Amino acid sequence: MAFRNASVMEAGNITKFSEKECRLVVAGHTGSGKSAVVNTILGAKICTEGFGAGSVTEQAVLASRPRFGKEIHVVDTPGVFDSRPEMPEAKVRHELARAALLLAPGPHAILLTIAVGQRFSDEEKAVVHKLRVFFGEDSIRHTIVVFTKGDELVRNGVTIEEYLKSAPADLNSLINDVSYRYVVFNNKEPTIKGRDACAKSALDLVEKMARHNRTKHYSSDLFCHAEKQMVACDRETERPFRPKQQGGSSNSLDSLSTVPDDHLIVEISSILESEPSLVEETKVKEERTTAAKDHSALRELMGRLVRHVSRRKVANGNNNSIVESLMSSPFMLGLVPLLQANGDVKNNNN
Ligand SMILES: Nc1nc2c(ncn2[C@@H]2O[C@H](COP(=O)(O)OP(=O)(O)OP(=O)(O)O)[C@@H](O)[C@H]2O)c(=O)[nH]1
Ligand SMILES: [Mg+2]
Repeated sequence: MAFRNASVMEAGNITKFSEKECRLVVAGHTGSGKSAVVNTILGAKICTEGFGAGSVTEQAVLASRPRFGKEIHVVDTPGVFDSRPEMPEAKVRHELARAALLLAPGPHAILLTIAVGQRFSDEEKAVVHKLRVFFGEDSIRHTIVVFTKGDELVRNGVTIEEYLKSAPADLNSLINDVSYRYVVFNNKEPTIKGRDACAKSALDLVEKMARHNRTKHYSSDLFCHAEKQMVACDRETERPFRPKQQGGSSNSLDSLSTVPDDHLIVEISSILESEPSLVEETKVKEERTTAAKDHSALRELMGRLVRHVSRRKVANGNNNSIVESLMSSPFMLGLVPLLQANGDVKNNNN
């Protein structure tokens, strides 16, 4: 569990993360195309997309796939940030706590979906406000707006810049707040190439943002708490910290604060007790990361070996026998299946 322990953060501190891993959360208004964005980013139909007025996604879920040389983890959220959520307050809290656990120790980016053509009304403004309350005020520096239904722009012969020019001041002010970090997605793009281009544009922006922020991922007290709880749970001997339920407001999202809400803390504890599979689910993430780290160490080792062999080759008057004997050695032959599993060497049997 070394990796998990190493990634526990104190509030305000950002620790390193594997360059091979990227955690994202997709949030936005019900029906704004959140699940479709998850599918486009992961290049597979993993989350159920819906048609109609009601919410389709009912639970915060984590979906992962290797993409563009990284292990991408995306949390799809139900409409918990709506100003009038269809689900009861207790369920909203439960889903927010689940999202915090799935994203611990914090997301590299928050993707806020806004459907093109949808009026940027008080509803949408409420989503932005609730996101800031839940993730923390500083989260705006880690937010990227994903305009979905980009095909609407094409159909109307309008560019996104022209669309924004005629958009309400509140939408433009949001775009300003996120330092003009936005991308346009057409999740209905018929070609894989087209959908992959959307995914790549978002992931490139995540990297650019991380470079600009000089941080690896976003954190807040809530994520620190979720992470510590998971570590404690993982150690098995320690029981998750269970804070006393305190009085006060019943609405867990009514003040702008990054200090984890007591209601959410209680919820996090109870989820970890009732859903131990959630820890297992995130362990997969950790194991993959560790495997990716081991793999890059292996590649480094191989690089050194090849350089060594090349030098010996020159020293021995370009005699190929050293290379040949090394390449056919049991050591090298043992490496091949490992590299095949990681996609570095083509498997001729496929
Ligand atoms: N034309 C078009 N339709 C899209 C696009 N993205 C999503 N949709 C459609 O919009 C509808 C809603 O998409 P979802 O991904 O289910 O939206 P959601 O935000 O996950 O919805 P909830 O889970 O109910 O909150 C579905 O019918 C999608 O197929 C897009 O880029 N273009
Ligand atoms: Mg959905």
